[in-house]
Amino acid sequence: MSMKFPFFNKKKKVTEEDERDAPRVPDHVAIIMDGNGRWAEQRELPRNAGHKEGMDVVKDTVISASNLNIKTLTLYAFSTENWKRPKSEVDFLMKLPKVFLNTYLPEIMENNVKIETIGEFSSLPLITREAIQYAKEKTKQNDGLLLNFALNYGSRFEIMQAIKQIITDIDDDKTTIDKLDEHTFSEYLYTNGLSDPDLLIRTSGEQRLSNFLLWQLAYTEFWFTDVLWPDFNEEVLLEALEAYKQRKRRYGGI
Ligand code: V07
Repeated sequence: MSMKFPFFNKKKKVTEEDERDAPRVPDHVAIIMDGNGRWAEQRELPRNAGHKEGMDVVKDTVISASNLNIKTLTLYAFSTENWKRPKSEVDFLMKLPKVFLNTYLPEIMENNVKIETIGEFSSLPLITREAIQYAKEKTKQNDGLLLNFALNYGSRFEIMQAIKQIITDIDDDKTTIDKLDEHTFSEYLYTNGLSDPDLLIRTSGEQRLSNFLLWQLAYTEFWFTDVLWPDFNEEVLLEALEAYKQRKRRYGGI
């Protein structure tokens, strides 16, 4: 049998190149969750109803990502530019982390998910910070999916504060210019310790970065969909993962 069909026994050697060309599931997925306001307007509902629906979709997406063995999920929940929205909308958005955690923290815990944030945490309202701080503490030993919320996050600000901190550290003789390279620079970013995203998803048909992870997305595959965030689900996530699988990642090589 094996003489007649020797190729049956031949396991194709998986080369490093194949691994790079056909990665299974991305380790780190980042999502710009756009289209909540539009979803609500289409239904003649207040914009906040779209945000609330979007929050429930966050929970479903976290469970899906966890089951699909994604290691890190970074969600753009609130940008530094979002403060310009009407006060009633900002106030509502700032309550969502607490509402989310009051509702879903038990399920998050059951799924061994660890919660972290990136962004300028200290200028968030106290109730928001307290709710999130509690969740971070409660989930810090979990070693399943890392759920990373970008909150009051802006990439240019992140890069500027990194530069300022590096200059301060040089002034204080904690480091020197020769030690500065891409690796040491990235340690000054909020994302210190995280791998760069493999896949960026943006919903709602907009195709721009909106000041999200400018440094970290250097080699990331982008996938855009017209689906509005409140309509996002596991089927759409699988579609994104399938598209990702088809891509050849070159990291600037050939
Ligand atoms: C927010 C829901 C998703 C669509 C995008 C905007 C509105 C979940 C959170 C959250 C944040 C931190 C945390 C737990 C939950 C959240 C904001 C907005 C500001 F620890 N959804 N969501 N935070 N939206």
